[in-house]
Amino acid sequence: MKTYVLASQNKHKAKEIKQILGGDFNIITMDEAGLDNFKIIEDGKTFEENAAKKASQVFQRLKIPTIADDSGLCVDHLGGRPGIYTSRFAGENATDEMNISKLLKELEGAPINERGAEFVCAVALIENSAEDIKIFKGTCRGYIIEEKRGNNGFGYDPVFYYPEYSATLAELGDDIKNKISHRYKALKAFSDYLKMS
Ligand code: ITT
Repeated sequence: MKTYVLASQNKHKAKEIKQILGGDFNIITMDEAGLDNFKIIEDGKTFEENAAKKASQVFQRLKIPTIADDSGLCVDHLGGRPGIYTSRFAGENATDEMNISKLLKELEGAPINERGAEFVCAVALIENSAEDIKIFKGTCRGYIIEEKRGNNGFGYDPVFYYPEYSATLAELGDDIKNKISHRYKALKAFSDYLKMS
C-alpha cells in the first residue's frame, strides 16, 4: 500500500480524507512524518494554487509522496466570497463559530434564492518531483441556512444545507457527507487517476 503524507494541519480534514480513501492508501499526517510545527505559506490566488503550494513545501522537506487539500466556501450572494479566505473570514485566528457568525450576518435578509453556495476542494498530488503537480477538484452545492443545525462535521457544515437530503452536512454525519462532498469528489478523481496511471 502506498504511503502519502498529508500537507495539512487540519485534523478534521485528515479524518475525512482517511475515511474517504479507506484501506487502499496509507495517509500519514505531517506530525506522523516527523514534521512538527511546520508553517506552510498559503499565498496563492486560487484553491488550486494554494493546494499546490502546500504540497510542494512539504514534499521539498520530506521527499515522500504528498497530497494537500485546499478548500473553502463560495457564496452566491457574496459574489463567491469567502472563497480562498474561508478559514480566515472573520480574521487571522478566527474559530468556526466566529466565521459562521460573520457569514450569517453578511447574509442577513438575503432571500433563499440568493443563499446558494458551493464548497470547493482542490487536492494536489506530488509523487516524485515538486515540478510535477497534479490537481483534482470537487464541488458540492447547497444553501446557507439562517441558523446552525447538527453537530457532526466541522467548519461551516452546520449552516450548509444539502437539499437532496433535506439536511445540513452537520446533520448528515460522516458516512453520508463522505459520499457527496467536495472532498469526496476531488479524492475520487485522485484515486481514479492513480488507478489509470
Ligand atoms: P490546512 O491549510 O492546514 O489544510 P485549513 O483549515 O487552514 O487547513 P483551508 O485553508 O483549506 O484549510 O481552509 C478551509 C476552510 O474551509 C476552513 O475554514 C474550513 O472550515 C472550511 N471547509 C473546508 N471544507 C469544509 C467542509 O467539508 N465542511 C465545512 N467547512 C469546510
